[in-house]
Amino acid sequence: MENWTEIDRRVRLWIEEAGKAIRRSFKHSLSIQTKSNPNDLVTNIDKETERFFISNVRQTFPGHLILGEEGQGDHLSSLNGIVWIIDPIDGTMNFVHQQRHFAISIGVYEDGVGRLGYVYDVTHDELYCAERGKGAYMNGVQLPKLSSVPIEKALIAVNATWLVKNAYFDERKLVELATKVRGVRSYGSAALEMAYVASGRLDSYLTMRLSPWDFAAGKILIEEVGGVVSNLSGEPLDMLNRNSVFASSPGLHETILHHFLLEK
Ligand code: 2AM
Ligand code: CA
Repeated sequence: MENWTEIDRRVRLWIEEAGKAIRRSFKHSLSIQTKSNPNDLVTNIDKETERFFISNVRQTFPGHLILGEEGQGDHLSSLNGIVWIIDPIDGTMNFVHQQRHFAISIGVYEDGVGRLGYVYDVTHDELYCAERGKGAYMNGVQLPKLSSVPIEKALIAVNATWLVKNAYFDERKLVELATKVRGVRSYGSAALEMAYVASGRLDSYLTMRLSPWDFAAGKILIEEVGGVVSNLSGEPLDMLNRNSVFASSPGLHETILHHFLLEK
């Protein structure tokens, strides 16, 4: 039997410590490298933070497995057992250029089911967390269940660059949607944008291609308050591979999916 209370206690301590180290790093210059393309960045702080979490998890919970963005975790072909899905800094470009709008994202899954989710907005010291079946919280205050929002009053976030660039997505759908909603935002950190959906700061978030560490924690947060997370075709997310992501409050998810995303 896993002691989820103990796992939760440890993660919070580690997130607090990692957050402090990241804030201290603002005073020093970064070592920045590119990954898949010139806009896909990684810094020494992403790598150090991932190493910090991985060594703590391995030491404290030796039977657990780890999937991490910077590749220092395990190479997994299934989600059997307890799997930590870690993005040490989600929104690295924001971290580098703005020192804000980035987050530590950690999801703890058991046999593919999300049990604990954490998104920590390091600059604003805001911790969004959820435990399956026990609700979601922001800095200790319980987040209310999401209710249905009419599309005319919806504030949504999209990763516009990706939607427009993708050959398989008709950007006219995005134009139609943007015309219909109250407003469109783009913050550049998927984990944070999903935490915003969970807390009602946004009503929906749409993007073309994310990896499991970008959405693992956010999915748990959103589902815990009654929101819906799927790909842009309305199908469940594959937790081991890249997916498009459409996260939304209930009701609005159905409206946007059927009126704007699926072929009519
Ligand atoms: P990252 O900062 O951890 O890379 C940017 O809109 C969002 O998409 C961020 O959450 C970013 O996560 C994520 N993302 C995933 N893959 C990416 C890629 N190849 N290039 C840029 N952003 C990516
Ligand atoms: Ca990420």
